[in-house]
Amino acid sequence: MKSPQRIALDDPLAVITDDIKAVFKRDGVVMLENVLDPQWLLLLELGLQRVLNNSSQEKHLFFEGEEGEFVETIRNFEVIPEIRRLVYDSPVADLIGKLIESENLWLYSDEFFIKEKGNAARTPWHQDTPYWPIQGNQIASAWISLDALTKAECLEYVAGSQKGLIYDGFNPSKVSEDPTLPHYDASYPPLPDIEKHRDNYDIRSWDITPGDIIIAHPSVLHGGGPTSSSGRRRAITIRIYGDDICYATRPETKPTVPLTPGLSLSLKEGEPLRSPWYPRVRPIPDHLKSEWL
Ligand SMILES: O=C(O)CCC(=O)C(=O)O
Repeated sequence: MKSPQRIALDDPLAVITDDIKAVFKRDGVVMLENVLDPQWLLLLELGLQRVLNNSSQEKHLFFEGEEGEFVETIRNFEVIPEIRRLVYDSPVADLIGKLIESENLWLYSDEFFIKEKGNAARTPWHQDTPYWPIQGNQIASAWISLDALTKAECLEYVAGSQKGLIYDGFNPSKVSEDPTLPHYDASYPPLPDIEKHRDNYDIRSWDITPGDIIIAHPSVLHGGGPTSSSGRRRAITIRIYGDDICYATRPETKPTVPLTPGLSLSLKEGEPLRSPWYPRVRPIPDHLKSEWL
């Protein structure tokens, strides 16, 4: 008889059972074991190499100049062919589609979080939703690590917090000063200091083996564990949405993430989020299929 892990690899979508869907609805996060064939990890590794070889991809530094510095690159999809392939060809989009129950899927964005040097700082606790110009529920992020991780180094989540308040984001340029300082000021309640009061929260994280994926709702409070002096954590998040996601404005004091110039001129509050900024992923558009059929 095949082990459950072997079955996951043969038919990754079979792991999205009704029970898993119910956990995702309740906790806003699920860990799917061994759903990515090593070939997809190789593709991801090649994509990361291209990013690191000065691909011209835009890089942001968190904790710039400090020991804990780490790198984020965003919308790799647009310039890194391996990430395009991963988004279209791997089971990632279909896993999210099955979980959020949408046959139509669009890419919101993708981000690498690259903690390579050891002793990288925590990614501060936050929700993604305040940074994004969206409303609706059919959206999720798949977080994939190229490195084996302990629970302490993994991305951590406050189970069920997607059903609670939407807090202000943290201010990326002030993370070293205080990772709860607000991004917008006054429009949303300030982030609670989860790290200081960890016992008050139902925090979930997992030991990760490459091939595992964590899928989370972007309104779940989450933060990334630091790495040890010899540890490294190279992860990508692929964010995909379905039918019910619509455009929503955010306070004008800060641009939304990632930058999408012109979006607010072409869409009104509440209109479906359809724009060249967000390519359709499923069904795969015919013009893309014609490239290989
Ligand atoms: O990997 C990390 O450290 C942060 C990831 C994250 O915040 C996200 O995927 O939304």
